[in-house]
Amino acid sequence: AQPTLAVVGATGSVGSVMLELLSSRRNVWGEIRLIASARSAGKVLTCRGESLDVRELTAEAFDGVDVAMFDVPDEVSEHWAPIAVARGVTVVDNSSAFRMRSDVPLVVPEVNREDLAHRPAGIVASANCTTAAMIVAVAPLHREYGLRELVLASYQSASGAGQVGVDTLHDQLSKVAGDRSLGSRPGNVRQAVGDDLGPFPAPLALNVVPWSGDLADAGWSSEELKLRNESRKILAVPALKVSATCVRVPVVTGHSIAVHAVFASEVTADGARQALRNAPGVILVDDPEAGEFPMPIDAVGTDPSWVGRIRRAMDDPRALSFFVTGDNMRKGAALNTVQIAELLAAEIAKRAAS
Ligand code: 11C
Repeated sequence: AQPTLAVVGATGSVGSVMLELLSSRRNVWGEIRLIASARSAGKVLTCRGESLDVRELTAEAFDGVDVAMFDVPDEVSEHWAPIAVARGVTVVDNSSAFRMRSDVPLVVPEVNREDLAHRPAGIVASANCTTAAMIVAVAPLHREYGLRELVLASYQSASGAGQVGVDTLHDQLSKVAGDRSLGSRPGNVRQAVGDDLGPFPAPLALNVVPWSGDLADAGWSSEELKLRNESRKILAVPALKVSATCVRVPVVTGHSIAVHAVFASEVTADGARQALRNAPGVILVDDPEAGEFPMPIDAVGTDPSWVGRIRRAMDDPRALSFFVTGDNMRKGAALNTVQIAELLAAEIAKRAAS
């Protein structure tokens, strides 16, 4: 029999992309069970063409489940993932609750699928959306040239902050549309947008906001530290130097990252293009003369990380600058989690066959 999959957080915005992916990818699952908070229990959602009732998140809801994908807030994962594991479930968690624990592998399948084998806690963590899109592009270059340092600037979309982020951006855009005086005098965008900033610390419409996540140590944001810590763990380079500035931009979906990567050996732009052309999960879009760049409006709804603007640094023959865009709801969240769950399904099938 094919394994049973639970989707915990099925009614959320990442949950709905998970259901879309499960409906369109090769089917490796027997039962798919949808689980959500008591508030959403009883809703009916469609997956693989079937109507499925959403069940309440309880310990019993995990009975008979082989693999559970969690997309819920950190504290919900922290509480419920161990309960699911105690019932025999392998959990793939998309929150940041477990990512840095040494008994939990942090997996981006194109980069470090072998880390899946060591999961004594029964939990596998899926990477942060900004890290996932970027690391798929950086890993093949690391293999070729030996990565030493990353200097990153992110351009993160509103959907990274959930549906409320998307709704906030659209509401603000409708408030500023048509008024051509906005943005040319201090404060007039703030005034037009009003006090409801949703999940953002400042108006996002007609603006960029150099902040994502919570305040962490010494002025860094939690998102900037995630980029550093997760990159080190996924690439298994514990001393990797990483300096990130995370910025929210008025884009609905699609996180982009400007990457400056310093390597142990000398690089060429053509060599980098060659390494990326054959890399899994990467699409090379690097023809500025033809106006071809990686951009959210093209990458949205697609699986790969789009990479372009590849240049060797003018002042350092060991450094490359390039630009990456990925769909933060897909590779950044639902897709990476589904890919990990599918690897676990293949393991279960192999075990059953032997
Ligand atoms: C954002 N990257 O765009 C965040 C959301 O650790 O998975 C995802 C937070 C995480 O706001």
